Amino acid sequence: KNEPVRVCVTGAAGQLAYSLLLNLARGVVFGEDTPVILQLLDINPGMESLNGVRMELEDSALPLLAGVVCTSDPEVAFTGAQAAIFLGAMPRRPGMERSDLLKANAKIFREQGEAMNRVASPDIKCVVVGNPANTNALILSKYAPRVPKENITALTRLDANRARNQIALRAGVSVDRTLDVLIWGNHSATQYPDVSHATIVCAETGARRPVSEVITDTEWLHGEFIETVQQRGAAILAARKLSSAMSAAKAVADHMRDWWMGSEREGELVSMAVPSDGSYGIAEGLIFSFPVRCPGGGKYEIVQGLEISDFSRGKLQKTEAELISERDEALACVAA
Ligand code: NAX
Repeated sequence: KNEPVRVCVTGAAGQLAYSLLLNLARGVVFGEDTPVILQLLDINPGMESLNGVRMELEDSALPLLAGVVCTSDPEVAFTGAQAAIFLGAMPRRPGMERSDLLKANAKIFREQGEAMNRVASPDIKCVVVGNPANTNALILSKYAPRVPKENITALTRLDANRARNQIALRAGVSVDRTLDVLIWGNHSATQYPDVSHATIVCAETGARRPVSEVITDTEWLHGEFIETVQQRGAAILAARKLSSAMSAAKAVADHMRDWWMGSEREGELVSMAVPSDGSYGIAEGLIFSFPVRCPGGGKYEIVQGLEISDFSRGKLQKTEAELISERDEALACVAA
């Protein structure tokens, strides 16, 4: 067995964590030879419930679970952490203005960034899930200057998985035969689910055909498909009266596993919201969902040189504009 990995999970008493924690302790994310120590953070009112989660984890008799820490102190939760999953955030309540939401979350991510900066492993890999995820990640990064910028990412893998599912359903193939379906931009309704570079794999020969050859209804691809993916979170919320948790937990595990150990298929394009380096003309520093490749060993690279049609360019600009305005508003909040 390897040395245990210390994994901090914030918002650990919540419903997303309840679906996620077992996967973290089962080897699917950090490897089957790698024990984990779970360092679970929530706020004081969540401590009793979090203790119940700890008991359940222990009762699961997991050989890879090398320890569980439950705390409401960010410094304890981030001590020595090599990976962190940020689920805890202030939810939007009825009547709450967007600026109030940004302000409350900017405060949380500033405090956690500062604590992480002081006590975490300097090579910690972070994925922010709590909304507004991209902008929360940006604030986190600002207050954790010791952590390399590229180590702070946000989750758009759930959106990408949703998009793959829609394509698979429409093409009548299993989801594993859809490849390189992308999400660009913000994890919000302006995200751009893009199939221009996606392919469908032939079950017999393994040959790949562009999605646009298999699904020839461009109107659907440019319209209903995009809207369905953009609105999927709202559809689940309306049906369950709770936001997506099972699928979100699966997506977090996909994101972190690909980053830590490499993607399932060598060379495949996956979507991660990462700090923009100016690729595709996107403003530098924004936490923007790009196509990336994950070769393993805790590395990823933004894929260069994909052709961007005029249709795609318009969508990219729209989601970029939203992220710029969120960034400016959140930065103004933390400065105030
Ligand atoms: P829950 O409300 O069930 O859980 C959130 C937990 O965070 C609670 O236990 C709460 O006490 C805790 N918390 C609040 N403030 C905290 C703080 N300052 N420090 C530590 N913990 C804190 O929400 P859940 O359904 O688990 O969702 C978690 C987050 O994921 C939400 O922000 C949600 O909007 C977001 N989502 C993001 C998705 C994505 O793709 N990026 C998809 C799923 C999900 O909707």
